[in-house]
Amino acid sequence: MTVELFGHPFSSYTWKALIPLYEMDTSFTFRMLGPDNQENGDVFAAYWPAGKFPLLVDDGLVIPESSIIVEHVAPHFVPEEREAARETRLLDRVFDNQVMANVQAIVAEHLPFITPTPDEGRIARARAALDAIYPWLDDRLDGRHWAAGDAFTLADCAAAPALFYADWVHPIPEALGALRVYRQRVLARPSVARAIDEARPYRHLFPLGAPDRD
Ligand SMILES: N[C@@H](CCC(=O)N[C@@H](CS)C(=O)NCC(=O)O)C(=O)O
Repeated sequence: MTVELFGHPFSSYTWKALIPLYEMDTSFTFRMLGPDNQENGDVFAAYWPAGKFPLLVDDGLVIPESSIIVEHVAPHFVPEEREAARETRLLDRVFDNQVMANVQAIVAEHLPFITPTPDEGRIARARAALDAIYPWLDDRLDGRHWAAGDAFTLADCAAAPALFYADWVHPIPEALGALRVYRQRVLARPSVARAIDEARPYRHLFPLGAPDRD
């Protein structure tokens, strides 16, 4: 069996796919995307015209979309029991769509090659959306060890990169203790810590400037 992951070590959604691979101790080849890896980029583009990474190729089976990759690599990361599965999937969607999407919007407005003039309205709307979802997450996670309950799941794979970068671009308020404590806990998980460490050499690329922490 050959498993290949196309992505970039500094990319949030690549982390989301790396976490289950590290959790399962899956042997795989990392195919880095970037200007120095034209061949990987060409193969990736042929596999997935949407151009969004990560992309997993498992013995010829091509799997885009990080949530689907997580479920493929670690099927038990979506619990079998119906209510637990719904909560896990809900948090996965919330971390992607309400947290990470707003982080990406703010970051995109700071990339001159995408937006020569930052759209301050878009940035303000994204910040307001983060302000709205942080207290909801704080309430939801209060009393839980992992995002969806006692077990480490798909929701944690989504939460780790989303909260890592969210706190950089729009800090989680001190008052939201449950969310802040959870962030520290999930970042300390060995699979997550490994992804964070592998991305350290690329921190200078962060367009808003990486803070001297984490
Ligand atoms: N829904 C996708 C989102 C992936 C995504 O947004 N990836 C970013 C990198 S973190 C990307 O491909 N950016 C390059 C682009 O949009 O062209 C997933 O979950 O895999």
